[in-house]
Amino acid sequence: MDTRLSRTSAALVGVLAVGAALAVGHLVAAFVGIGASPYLAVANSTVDLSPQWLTEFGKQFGPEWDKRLLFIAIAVTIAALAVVAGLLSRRSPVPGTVIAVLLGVVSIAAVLFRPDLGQLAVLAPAASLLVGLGVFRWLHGLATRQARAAATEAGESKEIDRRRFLISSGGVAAGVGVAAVGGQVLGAGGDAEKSRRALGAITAARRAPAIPAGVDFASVGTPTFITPNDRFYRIDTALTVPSLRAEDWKLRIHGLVDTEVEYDFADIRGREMVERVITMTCVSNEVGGPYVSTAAFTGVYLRDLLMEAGVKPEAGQVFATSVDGWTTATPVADMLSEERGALLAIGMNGEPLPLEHGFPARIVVPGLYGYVSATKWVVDLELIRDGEKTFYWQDRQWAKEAPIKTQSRIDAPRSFEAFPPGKVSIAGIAWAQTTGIERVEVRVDGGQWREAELSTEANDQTWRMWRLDVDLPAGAHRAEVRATDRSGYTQVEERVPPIPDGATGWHSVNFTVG
Ligand SMILES: Nc1nc2c(c(=O)[nH]1)N[C@H]1C(S)=C(S)[C@@H](COP(=O)(O)O)O[C@H]1N2
Ligand SMILES: [Mo]
Repeated sequence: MDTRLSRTSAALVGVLAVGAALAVGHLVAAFVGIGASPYLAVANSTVDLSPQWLTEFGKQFGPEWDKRLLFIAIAVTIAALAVVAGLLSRRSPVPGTVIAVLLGVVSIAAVLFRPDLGQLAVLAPAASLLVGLGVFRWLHGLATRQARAAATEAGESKEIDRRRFLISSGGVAAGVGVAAVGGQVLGAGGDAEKSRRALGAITAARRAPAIPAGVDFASVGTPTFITPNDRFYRIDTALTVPSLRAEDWKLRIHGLVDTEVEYDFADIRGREMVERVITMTCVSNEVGGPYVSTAAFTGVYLRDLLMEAGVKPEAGQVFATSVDGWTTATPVADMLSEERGALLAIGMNGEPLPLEHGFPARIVVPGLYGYVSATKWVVDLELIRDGEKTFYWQDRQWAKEAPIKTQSRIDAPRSFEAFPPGKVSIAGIAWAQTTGIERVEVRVDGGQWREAELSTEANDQTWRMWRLDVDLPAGAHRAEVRATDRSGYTQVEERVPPIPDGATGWHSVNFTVG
């Protein structure tokens, strides 16, 4: 007599038990810190541990897609494990029980090792483990009864056992959905979003000079000079946006300093705040890519905070850590330079920083790529000897120091756009933060370089827009652009990839007329 569970029932029991475990963990995490969700904790640890090639592979799908793909890949892997655990338990619940305990221990460990989670956070994976085990044993019992009944009994009672198993399974599946969605809704932003709303507008005593007229050519297709917050590019390793209330935030400055100092949010907001309009860029931006945006940042000069702590002469780098454990290091000279004016920013375009851009406080250093300077959710600055420690992207083969390279991009025409006969406006952006753009040239079909009209300059830390109207015969055309900065450097044609310290090469666009 065969009383083993059918393959389908066994797989179903495995998947539902794991699903229930993860969903309940996610729901509990909504209350103790969403990052404690076993699913998210495992996903986050996977990101931190994943090899360089995998990170690079994911990146080509864009900053949002690589995360989504990772979530899906992890979900599929977990589901496959759950099916295997179920199938291994066709005869007895012991193998599944052992696997459930192991998974539970792994997720408890994953949560304990997250630096941004408190002690209560362990409740989430613990709840997962209990619920997962409970659901597994219960459904396994029902499925076993059904299997026995199928082998021994006839007719009605066989049908009752089958139905009981199916109804219970359906109930668990529905519960999984409700708990997962509930956790997602309750956990989203939560306290940090409330804290952010309560702050109201962030204004500076020392406003940036008014932005002059004519700073963009948005009417012919360039971006607007200021990027609205919800359109500002976003790059980070955080699968879930760290949720940190302004009231709980502290910034510690220590290491090679005369006196260690600590600031809270009220300290920063109470100081004389400055506003600076700055164009940020990501080192991973390909030629012609989208990771460049401009905002008016409000905050205090980092130089002032560092001087209060007193920087020892042997300090070479400022090693910054975010609340979720991401790190970077910036040369001390760049942080102290009055001309550069590095900021600890708490405001972006008049609002508190959006959560995904580093609420409550981040660093912005004009002229340096984000990965070597722009720590979001920053909580710790340590003055270290040059090269004493390595940081997140440095450990993944990116350069230790990375000033932004002079670049330009064609925004209009779009690739393969078709125009009626007549004038075509070629337009775009160019940037050379802290040096300034001197000249932008365009050539069509490999002809003569022609100087484009430049927009009004706001300051040398922001992008500059350019445009050139051309008359072209009907047919296929190709436009190329190159910028020259005020140091006299002209962009070179040679293409190098973003890794290790930023892409070079001319951006080009193909389009047709007629
Ligand atoms: N905590 C944290 N800060 C971070 C990062 C990160 O992954 N984690 N990414 C950096 C990178 S690579 C860039 S380009 C900028 C992007 O800032 P944004 O998302 O506000 O545009 O943030 C920087 N600060
Ligand atoms: Mo970046």
